[in-house]
Amino acid sequence: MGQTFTKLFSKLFGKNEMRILLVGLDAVGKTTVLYKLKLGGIVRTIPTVGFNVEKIEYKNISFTVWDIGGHDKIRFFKFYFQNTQGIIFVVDSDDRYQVNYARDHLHKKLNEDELRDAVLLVFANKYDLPNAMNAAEITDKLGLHSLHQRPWHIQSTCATSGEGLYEGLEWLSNKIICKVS
Ligand code: G3D
Ligand code: MG
Repeated sequence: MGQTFTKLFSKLFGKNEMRILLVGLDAVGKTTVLYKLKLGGIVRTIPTVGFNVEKIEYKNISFTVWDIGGHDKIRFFKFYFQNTQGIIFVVDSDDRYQVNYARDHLHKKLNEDELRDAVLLVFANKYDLPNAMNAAEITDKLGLHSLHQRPWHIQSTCATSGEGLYEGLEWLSNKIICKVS
């Protein structure tokens, strides 16, 4: 799996510098995604006030993991959003209660100036769980159809097995390449 991603990234992202932000509520699977990608790099945990930011860098691509929630108001963290070309918003497909909360956070994030031009990939994670919502239901609950200008895509994933990650990232890289070239 790690090998495959490495090839994909080399091929698709090339020399362009790429900043991707992985965001989502706590326990949706962000760290699992990050470790699954491997990318031949080391996941660095940057200790910050009250919580950790995880970061992985592979050549000129960086993935930063961000737990959304209470610390959103700290303006300093806008630093992490600058020059972000892609947002991966991770949701727990099995959590019908939190999805409304996730929607509010998503739309708030998308309104940040720094993320104005970023394309959006939603990972509907944990779709292996028996009661998981399907992608259409999550699309509806997250209000994705109301995003008119922004390219978006939803992909069902299972971060623990790695299923769907490749397909999602392929969409993301293609979209980003289209925008920069
Ligand atoms: P976070 O970084 O977003 O907070 P984590 O979330 O990556 O720490 O994942 C939280 C828990 O969800 C972990 O379980 C992890 O194994 C599990 N998880 C992540 N992705 C999937 C998935 O696709 N399917 C299922 N079934 N579980 C998943 P633990 O038990 O370690 O807390
Ligand atoms: Mg985590």
